[in-house]
Amino acid sequence: MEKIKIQGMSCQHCVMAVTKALGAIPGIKNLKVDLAKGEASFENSQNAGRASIRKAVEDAGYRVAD
Ligand SMILES: [Cu+2]
Repeated sequence: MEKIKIQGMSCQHCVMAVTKALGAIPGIKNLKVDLAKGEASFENSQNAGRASIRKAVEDAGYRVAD
């Protein structure tokens, strides 16, 4: 299970947008985006790189915190 911090989510619409963005990455499974924690957790079964995960979040309009 991997966990990333996401900045900029403020409502369920944001959760949906991030869920869609991360869910489109091959191998991302059991994805859960937590609005209150500002966090996404998922299984990265094809070892998607950090850069592509970051890009997916940023393309959706949010940011990954380091
Ligand atoms: Cu929102």
